[in-house]
Amino acid sequence: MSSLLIGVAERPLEGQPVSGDAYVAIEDAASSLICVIDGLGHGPEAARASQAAVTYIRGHAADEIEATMRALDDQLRSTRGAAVTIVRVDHVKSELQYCGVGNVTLRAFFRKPAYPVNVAGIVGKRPRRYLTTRHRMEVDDTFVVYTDGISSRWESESAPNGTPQAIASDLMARHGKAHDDLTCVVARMTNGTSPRFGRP
Ligand SMILES: [Mn+2]
Repeated sequence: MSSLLIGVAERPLEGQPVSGDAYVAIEDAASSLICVIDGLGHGPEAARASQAAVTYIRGHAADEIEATMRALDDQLRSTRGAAVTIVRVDHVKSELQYCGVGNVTLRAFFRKPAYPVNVAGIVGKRPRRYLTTRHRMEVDDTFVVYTDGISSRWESESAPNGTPQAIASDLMARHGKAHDDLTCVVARMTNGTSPRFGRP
């Protein structure tokens, strides 16, 4: 069975003590769950929205990802709301499942090309619809999930090299915006049953 090797780069908007972005990365024997959340705006109120999402996701990590997304819309109703992307990698089926609302983006560098898309809207403000897609993911396939604190200019670049942590750090250094919170999670499927999770 496979597992994911993960790298993370994150920082708040310049001058802010807290980030309005957050992420969750949870792995068990059969699957990995990765979520990236961008609370609307920045500062403590944005962080309140994203942390509410983190708390809910941690308590419901085994649920279907679209069910989690729908539940988050209720959970975040009393907050500003957030852009949320939820990814589950099923290591039994070698499949990536994807559900995204708002402008947190996933870019896949897969042997079998994958272009998952987000629907418009704000989680917590009743998005009009939800969409879950499934994509084949193989060993050595890599994906990047990032908030809009990373400039979309990097999307014209070809597949990045190096470890997931090196890729995440490099994207933040070269394409991070000073005027927005930033979170970037990079994950690569590796062989082996022992999960290599965290920040190598
Ligand atoms: Mn943002």
